Amino acid sequence: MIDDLFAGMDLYDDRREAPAEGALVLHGYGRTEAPAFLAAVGQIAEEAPFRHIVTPAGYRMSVAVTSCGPLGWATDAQGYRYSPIEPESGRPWPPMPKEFSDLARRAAAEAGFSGFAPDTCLINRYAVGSRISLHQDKHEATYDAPIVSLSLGLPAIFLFGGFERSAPTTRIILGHGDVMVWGGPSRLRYHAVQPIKPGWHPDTGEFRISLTFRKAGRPRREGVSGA
Ligand code: MD3
Ligand code: FE
Repeated sequence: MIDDLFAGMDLYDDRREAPAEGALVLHGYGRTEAPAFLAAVGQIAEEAPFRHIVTPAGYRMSVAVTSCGPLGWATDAQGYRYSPIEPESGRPWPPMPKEFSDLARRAAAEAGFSGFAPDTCLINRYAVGSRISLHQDKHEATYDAPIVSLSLGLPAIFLFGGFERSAPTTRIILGHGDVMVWGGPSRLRYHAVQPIKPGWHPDTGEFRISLTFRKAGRPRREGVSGA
């Protein structure tokens, strides 16, 4: 009876799922920080507006993106790359708020990846119907670091697959405040986000926003100054 009453309420969902080796889903892990993070996203988007990337093949993505941190995700006719400069404005990306990198570092440590120091946070904004088709994240200079993501707003059906496009996929429902960590042997798994279903979330309205933390550039050797 009580279960029925709370069915569909994810307010107290703090389940942990380990869907594969090196992968951990921490439901609700970022829920308390979510309002502050969304306010920060709003400020970042004033400096570096959300843009619909046009792929090198000329296809306009349904997801709008921006970035913060030393590196950001830049795409144009020359292809995909991480760049310290936002190509459209010629300016550096907004700095990554310390609360962002702190959350990513703590979540990575929960999954056994200590010392995660992301140098980019990609911010994806999904309107209803937006999706990301099956792909691997392989534009980073190193695959040693995990990838950490925080989902905000409307829920998504996330699919994670194997190491070939044709491998079977498993669904994970990602709700407001859910954090995922993918590292080690899962770092190069194919994954996708299914089209966002119509809905409304009190904190994001008709959108889903994901923050994805990566170590994209070459690791600097510590203790070496100058250069
Ligand atoms: C699993 N974004 O931007 S983030 C992307 O929810 C992207 O916006 C999705 O895929 C989103 O490239 C998922 C979580 C994520 C990121 C990288 C992974 C999951 C991953 C790499 C391997 C396996
Ligand atoms: Fe991805």
